[in-house]
Amino acid sequence: MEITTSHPLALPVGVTLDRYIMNRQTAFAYATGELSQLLRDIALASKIIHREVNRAGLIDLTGGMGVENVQGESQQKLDVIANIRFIRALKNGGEACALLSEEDEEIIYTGNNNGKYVVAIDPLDGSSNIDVNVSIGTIFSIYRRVTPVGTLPQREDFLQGGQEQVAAGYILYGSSTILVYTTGCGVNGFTYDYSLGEFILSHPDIKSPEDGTIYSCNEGNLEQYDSSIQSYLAACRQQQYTARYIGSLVADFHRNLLKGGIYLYPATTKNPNGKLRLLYECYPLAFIAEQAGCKISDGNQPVLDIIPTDFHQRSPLFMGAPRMVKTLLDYMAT
Ligand code: AHM
Ligand code: MG
Repeated sequence: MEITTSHPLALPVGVTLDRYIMNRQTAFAYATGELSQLLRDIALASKIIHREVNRAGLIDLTGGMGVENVQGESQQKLDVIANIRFIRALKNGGEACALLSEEDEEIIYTGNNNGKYVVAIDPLDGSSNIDVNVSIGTIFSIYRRVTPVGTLPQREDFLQGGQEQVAAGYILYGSSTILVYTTGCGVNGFTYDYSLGEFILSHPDIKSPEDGTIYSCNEGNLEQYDSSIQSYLAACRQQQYTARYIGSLVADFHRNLLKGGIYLYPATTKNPNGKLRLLYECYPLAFIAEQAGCKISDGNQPVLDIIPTDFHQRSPLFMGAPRMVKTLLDYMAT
């Protein structure tokens, strides 16, 4: 058998995440290499989470810890493991001076007060899906600190607002594992090749379709939604749109981003501010969504414009193909 460079076995594997980050470093607002290293540290931790998610059923990693996190939600073992992995990766890396995690009430100091960045993270989102082998994700948001380098990071480093993010991303542990991130110059997705141990550029310059026919919300809460949202969803059904809801924000968002759809987590009577957390769920996905051409709102204003006051505050979230979100907002305005 003759093997040439065009033979399937000899095709190039593509651009690795590390190479891509290095090549794009000069496009960052702060081209010192530290943000690049920070992104690589997050990617490394996510490879470890990938491994643990994939063998969770084998090594007793499914199930609850029997305790609650700061949200009053029961912590799963993998929530805790993922939190430890990311904290350790960022402590060892040195570029982040502090983290804010869904799993911890207060700031987690890395001890690297010379680090220029802070990271807000949901280490494992959609954790109610862990035990049943359904897609889950990691969501992260990176800010350049506003307090002086060399001092202890403060609350204001994390409460800068979504517009101040310098990078944001998510990792979806699904039928394959994909890391999607932005530094404000478009959105790119890298699929994990387990055999190589590398993320490979698979989804360059992701753009949302202008319009779509998928809607994603927990329709079990329908009676609790504002009547305008109920009317919008009735119109979706009348037009025979497709309902798709996994219950893992990252997975629902990723599908809609690629295929064209709208994600809704409105206020409910039970959760008057919605359920999703602003700093490490809404902001990072809103930054990515905006870069991909989506429209993102809390019903009153663009999500990235919300001024944060608390680490773990919640916000309603409506996000997706711009025409779909505009139609929803028209319903909400009448
Ligand atoms: P978590 O951070 O505790 O996993 O909760 C967030 C998750 C999102 O991934 C998902 O979109 C939402 O909660 C689902 O909520 P619900 O079960 O109310 O539909
Ligand atoms: Mg979460």
